Amino acid sequence: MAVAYLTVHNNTGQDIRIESVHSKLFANAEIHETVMQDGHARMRAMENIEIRAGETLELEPGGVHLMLMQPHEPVTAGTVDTLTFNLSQHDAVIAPVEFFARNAPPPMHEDIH
Ligand SMILES: [Cu+2]
Repeated sequence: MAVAYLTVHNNTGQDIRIESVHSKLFANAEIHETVMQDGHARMRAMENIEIRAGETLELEPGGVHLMLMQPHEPVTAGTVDTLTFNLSQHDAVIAPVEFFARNAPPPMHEDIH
């Protein structure tokens, strides 16, 4: 399992909605948000992400992120994946992401997935 963080800038003149994300290396890519519940950070799958015209969304630790699951083959540090963002009413956007090793999983993650 891997987590992807990136900055999404909507440079179109219209609001956009990311309907789904497709990964080249992982069978399953989900949009997650981190919510505080009873003082604990928990992850929850989102149906989509809305980004208003001209606005920027940071996918970052403790916030919205992409969860990449079920790798087709083992992924190591330095591996580059290609993510495809499927948008409503717009062409899909493709972005590369590089993986880094991480020592510890984020808190509460195991409880959710
Ligand atoms: Cu998650």
